[in-house]
Amino acid sequence: MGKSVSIAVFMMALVVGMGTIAAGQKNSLAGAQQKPETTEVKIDNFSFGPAMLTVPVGTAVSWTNRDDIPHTVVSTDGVFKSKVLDTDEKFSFTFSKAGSYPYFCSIHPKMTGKVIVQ
Ligand SMILES: [Cu+2]
Repeated sequence: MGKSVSIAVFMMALVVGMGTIAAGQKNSLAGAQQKPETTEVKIDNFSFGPAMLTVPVGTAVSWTNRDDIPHTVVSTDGVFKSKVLDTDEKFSFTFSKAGSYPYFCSIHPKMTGKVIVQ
């Protein structure tokens, strides 16, 4: 391989490499500019839907009671606790720390759900 050819290959690799870095920075910038997401959990027919939810740190999760029976949203570890939600009432909580947050309905303890914050 001649010297000029190897320089050309080196330059090409450099350009491709810099392009990749630039693309990566663009992606992380876009991520930083995203607003905190809101995610809805519906309470209906004695269940939380979705029962298992994975969200990024900083997400506000809201629970809406679509059932014609009152329910609550209570963290198993005491992190959050709603009042009794009547039909169409809403409770929301912002998850600012990563972790696993199991919860249940204190009126019907068999109703369980989980929020995983990453
Ligand atoms: Cu309930």
